[in-house]
Amino acid sequence: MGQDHGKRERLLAELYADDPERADALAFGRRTGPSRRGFLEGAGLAAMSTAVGGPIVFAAHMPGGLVPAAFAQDPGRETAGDAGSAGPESGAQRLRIAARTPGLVVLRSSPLAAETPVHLLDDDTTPTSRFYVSNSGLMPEPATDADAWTLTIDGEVNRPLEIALGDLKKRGVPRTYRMVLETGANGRSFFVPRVDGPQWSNGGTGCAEWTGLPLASALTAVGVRPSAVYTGNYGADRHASGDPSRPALSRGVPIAKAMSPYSLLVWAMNGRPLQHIHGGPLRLVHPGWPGSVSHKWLTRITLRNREHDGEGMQGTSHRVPVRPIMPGSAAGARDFRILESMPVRSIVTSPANGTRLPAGTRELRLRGAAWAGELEVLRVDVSLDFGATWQRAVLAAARNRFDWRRWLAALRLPSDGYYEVWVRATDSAGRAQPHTAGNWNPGGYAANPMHRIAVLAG
Ligand SMILES: Nc1nc2c(c(=O)[nH]1)N[C@H]1C(S)=C(S)[C@@H](COP(=O)(O)O)O[C@H]1N2
Ligand SMILES: [Mo]
Repeated sequence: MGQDHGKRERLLAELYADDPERADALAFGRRTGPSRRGFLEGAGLAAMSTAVGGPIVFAAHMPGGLVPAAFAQDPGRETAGDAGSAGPESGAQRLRIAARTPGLVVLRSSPLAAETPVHLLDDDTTPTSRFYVSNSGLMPEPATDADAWTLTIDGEVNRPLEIALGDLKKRGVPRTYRMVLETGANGRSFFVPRVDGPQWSNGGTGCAEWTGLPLASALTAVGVRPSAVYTGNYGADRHASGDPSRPALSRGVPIAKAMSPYSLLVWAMNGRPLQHIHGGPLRLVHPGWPGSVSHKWLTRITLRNREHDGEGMQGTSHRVPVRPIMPGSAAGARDFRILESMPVRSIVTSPANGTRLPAGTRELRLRGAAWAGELEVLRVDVSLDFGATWQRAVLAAARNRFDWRRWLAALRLPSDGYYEVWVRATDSAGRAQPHTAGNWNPGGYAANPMHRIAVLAG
């Protein structure tokens, strides 16, 4: 390569943003094709150290083929493509949205998709103000009288029911559980090649206290017929286009999931009446599954005698390939299945990515969270040397099933310099998070690569 070193250094950070493959080849001195793996040494190492802001302590272990955490893009503004479909919301409405979501990063303004920067997920219970928001349509007008909100339960039931929320609240013993809600598209931004839609990194998730009646008790009360196999959810929001003839999101779950004691008809979040933006006055929470089945502004649940076929249930929507497909291919939807349990994921919530520590710091204290969809978290491991060695984190107890596990770890920093912290959780089936997003799919669901943060000492 005929470039002088100065140019190489200046270019590296920009190049990782524009053309990661070329940047990688430049830094790692890879000659031709992916088969010849290079090493970070000589000019490549010097350029990389300059670009990341300090000597790379474990440079000998730094792998090619991964964008260094120092250059990993923080969730940003909406892309031109998303802005093009901005829909009917006015500028004034957009400002109100920004005011409603302080600290959140708006990935798409209409319909609203906003994620929580991962370092703001550092509380044991995610405050409502820091809880991500994902809408696929236009929100309804806020209810003026929450207790008058009505829910219909019909379809394959013996006694169809229409009940006001005020009466529903008295129908049984309300439960409060702290549970993870997570968009099925969390991690979408890690897919290569890029997939359309809001570019969620790891912050399309939160763990809140949800209060409500188990859906099972409401279903039992109306009498579930043996023919009922699936639920269909309907809400008061409208299709993103505003066209009333086009259907809004309508997803559902198999009866077994609906009958889980943790599937709740929710009217309170973190001890307060459920906010409008989170689906108040009434929503579903089906923990461990893609957030899209946790219907907001819930007005009706229909029991179906076959898999629900509502908006968001077909084609490649909320569905993933049964067998891996060629990344980027326009695959038909035949060999796709509905995404059910979310995959295992862990995040470092402190320190924040890009934290600079005082020179001489020799201990790095880490905090984070981990969860595993329908499964349990078996363990969380952290690495400071690009995965050469791993140290087990200490997990705090879960309050109840579907709660996340907070974790702690302390790592020794042998010297000042640039480090990447990698974190990887393993679920109770023995499955660990991969290095990069796997099982590429056109909808961009269920990507769970290890979370990485950059830290600079000195
Ligand atoms: N009625 C309705 N319910 C909905 C949605 C929606 O667009 N309309 N979005 C779903 C999606 S995709 C997710 S991830 C969760 C997000 O819940 P939150 O905004 O409270 O975080 O709500 C789900 N419930
Ligand atoms: Mo979602």
